[in-house]
Amino acid sequence: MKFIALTIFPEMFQSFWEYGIVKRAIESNSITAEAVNIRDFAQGRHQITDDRPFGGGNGMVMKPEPLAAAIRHAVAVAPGARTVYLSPQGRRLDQTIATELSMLPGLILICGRYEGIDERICQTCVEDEISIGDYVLTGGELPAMVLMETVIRLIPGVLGGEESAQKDSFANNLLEHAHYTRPAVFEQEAVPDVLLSGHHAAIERWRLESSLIRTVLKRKDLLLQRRLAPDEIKVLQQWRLDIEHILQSQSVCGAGALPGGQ
Ligand code: 4F9
Repeated sequence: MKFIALTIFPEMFQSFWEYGIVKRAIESNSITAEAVNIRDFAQGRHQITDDRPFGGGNGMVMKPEPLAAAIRHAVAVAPGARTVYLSPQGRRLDQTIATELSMLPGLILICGRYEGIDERICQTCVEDEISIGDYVLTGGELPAMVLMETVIRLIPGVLGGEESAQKDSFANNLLEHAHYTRPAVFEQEAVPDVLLSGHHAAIERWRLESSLIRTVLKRKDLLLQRRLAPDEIKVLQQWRLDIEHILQSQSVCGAGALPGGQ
């Protein structure tokens, strides 16, 4: 898969290409990645890429001509790639969108600065508009890197068998279970016994419960979006019984009758 970022700050991408999974994906030829300087497509001695907005007001707008020329160049280099503009007005990036994009032959990522790009570029050259969330940033470079990272790790062969993308948080709309490593006791806190037991089925069961409890407590919205598996329903039903049991013990005995009750 080919990635071309169009930016006036191509240097911002250098360290991104040089570490971890992204570096490995480049080295194994799973992807090619380059940052193209929009300024190289601007005319005149100063190669200006921005201008004042028609109608007046604060801030600058990215001029259409250099951007259009940069996009044309990128489309020629990466035929079949989708042209994406990173913008707060786009559809919100999630794992479903990342999966959809990972199946394309390439992505041309337009990184805007200032108040944004000329609207006519949006209408004629942009095929998809994506937001990484509702907060203010000064440019599309970080969103482009976030998007690339989510997409690259979904490309077959990029992650090793150990780190299969299937198991990750959000891959099935469930948060990941808690993780522990040595030492078995750290500052008086012990690792759950089951994880040291070597009992594989019990460990899997504990991990499922850990995933579910975290998702119920922190991200109920994920569970409401999702069809639960039969073993997950069983866990939730057992919790319901346990919770009902606790509540019944309260109403039957009365709070005052309980040991340590108020
Ligand atoms: C782009 C914010 C995508 C969120 C680009 C200013 C942006 C953004 N998602 N904000 N330029």
